[in-house]
Amino acid sequence: MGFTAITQAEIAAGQPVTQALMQKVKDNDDYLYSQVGAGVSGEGGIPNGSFEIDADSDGVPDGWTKNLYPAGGGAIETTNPSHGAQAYKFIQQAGPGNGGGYLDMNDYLPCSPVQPLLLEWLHYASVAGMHNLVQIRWFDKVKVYLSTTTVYDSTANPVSWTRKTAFAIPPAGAKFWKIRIIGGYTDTDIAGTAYWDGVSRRSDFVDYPVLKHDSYNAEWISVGPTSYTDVAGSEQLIYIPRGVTQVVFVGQLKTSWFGSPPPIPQAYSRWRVGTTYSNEVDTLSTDYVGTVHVLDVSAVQGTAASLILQLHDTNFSFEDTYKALYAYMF
Ligand SMILES: [Ca+2]
Ligand SMILES: [Ca+2]
Repeated sequence: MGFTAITQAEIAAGQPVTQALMQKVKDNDDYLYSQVGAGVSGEGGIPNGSFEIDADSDGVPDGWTKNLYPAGGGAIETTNPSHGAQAYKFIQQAGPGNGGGYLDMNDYLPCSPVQPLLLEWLHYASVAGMHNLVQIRWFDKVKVYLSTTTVYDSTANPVSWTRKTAFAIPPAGAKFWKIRIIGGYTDTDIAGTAYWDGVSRRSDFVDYPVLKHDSYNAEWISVGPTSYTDVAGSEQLIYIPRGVTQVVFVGQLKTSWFGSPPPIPQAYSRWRVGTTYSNEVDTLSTDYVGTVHVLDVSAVQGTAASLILQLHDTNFSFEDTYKALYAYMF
């Protein structure tokens, strides 16, 4: 439910105290409690993101809307929550087309295309192979839907409570966002239960000197093999503090142009830690384009880990240049 203002007419002298009026009073109380109560996770937090409050006792955390897939179930989890006394779970039954369900945050929270969104939550699945997702849905200033960014998409979920983080860049025109938490998507036939808790928005980047080279001065060149190779000298051996799960590299990438196409050179870049790879960025441009790589380092928390840049080009004999500008971990 949202907040519904009580009109002057409803409380004019001589007006009866109706059930509808008292319901409005209660609904507003419940709404405000969900906004300011125990579930709020700090400034800029997601209302009732810890699922602690269900003041209207409908089995759905206040401030959220539950949607179920075929044969799916959803419930507040009180036996084994991770953050506070309540979590939320979706139950999926085996069978083609069956699924669990998803929670949508009711409120539209403000954002700006020039400000990244950092999120974290706690998650696990009783069966790792469930298809669980977290999506950010973007809206313009009059709250018209624009697009969706999927920030978590896994069929290899943790099987005990695990902190997850996400980084999303609002697209052009995005001024509001909502989060959608999907437990047991219907394209994967499996039985299991997906658990969620402690969904919150972070306002802080941990700015950490990830880059071995000085900012603006880390440039590496590879001459194009057709599959990724480690870039010599790019290795960053750093300590990953426990609780840090992602490193975000902000940089630039370009390819070079020798002679006439075809073939057209196309540069690709990514980072790796062990055999875990970041997203891939590619460009056809001979001028630098901005890149963001997000590398999952959750498997090497609490250890010294090597982060290694990889490049390749679609063609031989073309130079790709990647310049790392900043890196953050969070
Ligand atoms: Ca909770
Ligand atoms: Ca409720």
